[in-house]
Amino acid sequence: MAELYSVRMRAAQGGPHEKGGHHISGAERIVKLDEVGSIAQSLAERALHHSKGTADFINITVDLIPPEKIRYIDCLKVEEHKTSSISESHQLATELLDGPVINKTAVHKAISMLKSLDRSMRGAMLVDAITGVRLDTGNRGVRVSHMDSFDSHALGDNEHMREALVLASKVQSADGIVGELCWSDDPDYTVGYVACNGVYHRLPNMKELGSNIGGRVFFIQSDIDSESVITYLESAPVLVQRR
Ligand code: PML
Ligand code: MG
Ligand code: MG
Ligand code: MG
Repeated sequence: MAELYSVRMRAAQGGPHEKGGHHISGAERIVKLDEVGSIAQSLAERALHHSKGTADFINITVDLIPPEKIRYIDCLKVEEHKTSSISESHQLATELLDGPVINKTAVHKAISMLKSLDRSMRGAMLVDAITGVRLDTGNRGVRVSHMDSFDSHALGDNEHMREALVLASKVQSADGIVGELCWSDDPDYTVGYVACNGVYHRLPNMKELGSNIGGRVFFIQSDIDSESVITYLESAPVLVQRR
């Protein structure tokens, strides 16, 4: 098998993220050597033409992935839902997540944490699935990385959805993670999703059009060591395959 490379882009405005810059965009792929150049270029273009503003800091990292390190996982099944308001969507998101391993109270807390973010978080919040207590420390959030799909285009033409589906599939594959809630921080994108029990539930109207408040919450079982989950999510190379 040809050697694979992880190509990752992160972009900010007002300087690098680590110097207080405002997060604009992040994206990544896992590709063969001969695709590294063109993918790096398209990721840079994307950072320069983003609805959240123009980046003045772009970091592109490329590294070789040893083939034996790659884990192959199944893509979540997609279910589309229809709603007519934000409150209806949030209510449906809550009902879909609520069950024996995720408590309604935890979902309510997660929704209000997402709504009250005052700046874009590059990473996700890690929340106890029963109590709703936030477990990640600092403001950085958990940054899911090192994933792609085998055949990205088979997942559809909607880039937001394709990337979210790959990320959500990796997140649900982590032992101890039992659910996810997400809506975008892109002002022109109001579709979000919840993931649980092997399903990616797409939900329209997750926020007001024009709002740049969005992000992700991962629900984790109380008895799980969150550090090992974070290590898996941030650095284990994963390729998602369609079932
Ligand atoms: C993001 O832009 O970071 C989140 C995108 C959510 C995609 C939801 C969908 O269209 O399925
Ligand atoms: Mg319950
Ligand atoms: Mg899991
Ligand atoms: Mg975005």
